[in-house]
Amino acid sequence: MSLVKWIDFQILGDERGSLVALEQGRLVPFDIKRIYYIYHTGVGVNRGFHAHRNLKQVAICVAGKFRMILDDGVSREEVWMDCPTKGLLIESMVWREMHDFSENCVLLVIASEHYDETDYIRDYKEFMRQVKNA
Ligand code: T46
Repeated sequence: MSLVKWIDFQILGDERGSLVALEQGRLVPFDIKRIYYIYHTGVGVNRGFHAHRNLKQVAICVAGKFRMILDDGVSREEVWMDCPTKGLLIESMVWREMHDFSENCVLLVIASEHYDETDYIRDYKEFMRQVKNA
């Protein structure tokens, strides 16, 4: 099964432009505990390089674009994030890397848990060790 799991959002558009609404309990497959966004990422800067033990997230590139790599320790897939009407579901225990941010990129992330640094695995070898021991 592919690591790239898209959630399509309905576009509530009219002659003035487009609007996307995300509601608790609809489309996002977990209770929403946190929302954050990443913007003004410098040209050539790479982000991520970690997995989460427990956290699930939906990532939405609301402006611009970047390249996301997902790796579950068995397969590695990459996808361009460039569509504000699609959310990328990132399950727990998936290594992620983010590259090639455009200057105007804004990445909105919906998260299933509050911020917890102890949930991060920031070392790839440790991530692979935990995948193999699961
Ligand atoms: C992820 C990808 C897509 C907080 O204090 N609270 C928060 O909610 C977050 C997300 C981060 N932080 C602090 C922790 C670091 O000192 O902000 C700093 C930057 O975070 P980090 O280096 O983890 O950022 P990214 O872009 O590498 O990763 C982030 C998320 O942390 C991560 O969960 O999946 O975006």
